[in-house]
Amino acid sequence: MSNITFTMIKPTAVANGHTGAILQKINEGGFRIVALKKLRLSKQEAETFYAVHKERPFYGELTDFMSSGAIIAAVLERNNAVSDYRKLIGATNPADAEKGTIRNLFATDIQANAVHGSDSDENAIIESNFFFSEKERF
Ligand code: FUP
Repeated sequence: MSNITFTMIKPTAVANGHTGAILQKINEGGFRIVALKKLRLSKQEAETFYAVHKERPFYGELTDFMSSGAIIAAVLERNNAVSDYRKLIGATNPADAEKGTIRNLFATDIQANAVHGSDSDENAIIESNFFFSEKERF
């Protein structure tokens, strides 16, 4: 059964011109793009999106970074979307990301780690709903 995951291409990867190459990796990985847009989050929106990390020491810096420039947000569909997308992007810290993964190829450090990928089916739905209405999905 196909299901969805949610991804963002983060500000540094967008600013460095990696959007096209990352979308190509997503296509080659067999994911169908259900919804896609470019936007800039406000600091407050970034805080809401990352609210689960509120108590972590990096929360302030992370939300500053995520609101520092344009991002690409997308909903992706395929079988086993959440865990297969996390395999395609690699470990959170790019130093640990397997060769050929998106974070291995395009991340600079653990904060500017190129992309976000949902960590559960439940969060994939919550995160997709944060960015996209039903009218924006095909
Ligand atoms: P992931 O699910 O792989 O995005 O990783 P986490 O949920 O553990 O982390 C969420 C975000 O916090 C990641 F995008 C990277 C960022 N982060 C930091 O900036 N510093 C850290 O020490 C750990 C995570």
